[in-house]
Amino acid sequence: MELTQSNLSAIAKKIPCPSYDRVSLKTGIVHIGVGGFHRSHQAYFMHRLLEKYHQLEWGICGVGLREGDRTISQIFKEQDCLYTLVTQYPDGSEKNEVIGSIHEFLLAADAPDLVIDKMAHPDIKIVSLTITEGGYNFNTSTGAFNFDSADIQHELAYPHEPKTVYGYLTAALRKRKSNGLPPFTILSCDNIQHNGHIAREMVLSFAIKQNAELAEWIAKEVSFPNTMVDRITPVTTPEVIEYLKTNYDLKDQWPVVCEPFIQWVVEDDFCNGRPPLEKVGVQIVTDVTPYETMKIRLLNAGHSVLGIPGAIHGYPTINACMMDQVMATFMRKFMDVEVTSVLGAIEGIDIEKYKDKLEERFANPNIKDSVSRICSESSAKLPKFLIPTISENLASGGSIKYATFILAAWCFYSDKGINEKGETLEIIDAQKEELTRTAKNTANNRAAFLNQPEIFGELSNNERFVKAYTSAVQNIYKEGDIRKLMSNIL
Ligand code: CS2
Repeated sequence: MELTQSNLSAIAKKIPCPSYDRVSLKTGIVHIGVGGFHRSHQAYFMHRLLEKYHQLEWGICGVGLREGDRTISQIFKEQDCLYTLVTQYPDGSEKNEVIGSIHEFLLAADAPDLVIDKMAHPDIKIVSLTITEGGYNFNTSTGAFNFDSADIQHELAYPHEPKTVYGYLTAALRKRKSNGLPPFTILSCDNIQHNGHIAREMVLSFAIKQNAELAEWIAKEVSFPNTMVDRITPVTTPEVIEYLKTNYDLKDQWPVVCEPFIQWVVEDDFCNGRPPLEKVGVQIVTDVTPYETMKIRLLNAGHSVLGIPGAIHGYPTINACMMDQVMATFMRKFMDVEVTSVLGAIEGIDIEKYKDKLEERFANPNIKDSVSRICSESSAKLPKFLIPTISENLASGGSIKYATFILAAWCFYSDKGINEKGETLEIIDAQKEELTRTAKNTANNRAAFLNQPEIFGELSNNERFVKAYTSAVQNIYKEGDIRKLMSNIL
């Protein structure tokens, strides 16, 4: 049975389906970047809100800005934007649910004006974003907006022909302003510390070049709450599609798999109203900083600390890495020795319990989160997840050996392109060419990989760091057994 609106009552006999009236649903949120994560997280929270409180003004319109979003656009067209969320529990059980909170989808490449009109519609109160860590377009070492890209230059010169998220946000805000409408809240849901502040700075840096008056209005009227988002959401595999077909006779072309854990911490700063998110378990706070720091420095960094050496060794998944005592202990030591000390105490949070829980989540055998997903886009992730921890430890005289080893392993990973089993490693990264090119120079200069100021910033000038890094690189290139080296460091 195809997953469509008209089949829902039949499907509901086997899998819980939306009980709210999707036909009467109005769009209050436009979401840019409808990947698996948005669908397991924000769209799920909104679904719960619709399910329990029938707040029908809070439907979501998904927007895809990339050509790559054509697939989801097509599937959503065929499936009336419905999808199955498969929650995988550590004990092997699962919970399936059809999610209905997204009820429209627009592909910007096909209909740029429709996207602007939708965002400028009076019903829209929030534009939320999951555009990935790299999508914010800032130079990690200087923090400045990067004006180099051709798309940014184009939309600055032709404000009515937006290409990137910045062009669309400003085009829609310009329209709202000239129509005398209040703006929308810009709600960043990406893993960047102070994601709201960063979004604000970037939008304003862009807007000021386009139109000073608009920039001033945005600075005064638009709110950009910081948020912390969390739910491990692996890449959907063909097995999941098959599982729904075989067990439920349900043909869903793109279901989403996730873990049971879910957390969303949001600052209460919405310029045009918000849904009562607290009713469905969202934590509404005045300052999200401690939560986001903790999550990014422990969970996201912990993932990379397992994923990079795991990929080199040839483990396919994060849970496979966790079954390896050496890797699991290395990761925990990194958290205990290098992160916990720089985080300091966080009010209301038991950090030891948080780390224990992370270990349990990473080890969930049914999530099968691929190391390739974790290693993807490391050039955008590590400057946010891992490098600040090294910098802070350098400043305080703390340990840097675990995190530095991971950077050296990343160089090796970028250079070799095969794992210890001789299998090809596919590098998925917007900076792939630069990463491979600099890593390949390691043969002539052990610190060559550090010659990427956008990633490493000031680190490459720090003597203590460079010494630790080059020594780790030397060992990794010589040894050929990443686990052995990790075990030596423990
Ligand atoms: C992961 C995150 O991308 C990554 O490297 O660490 O996607 C992580 O799974 C999520 O942030 C969990 O909330």
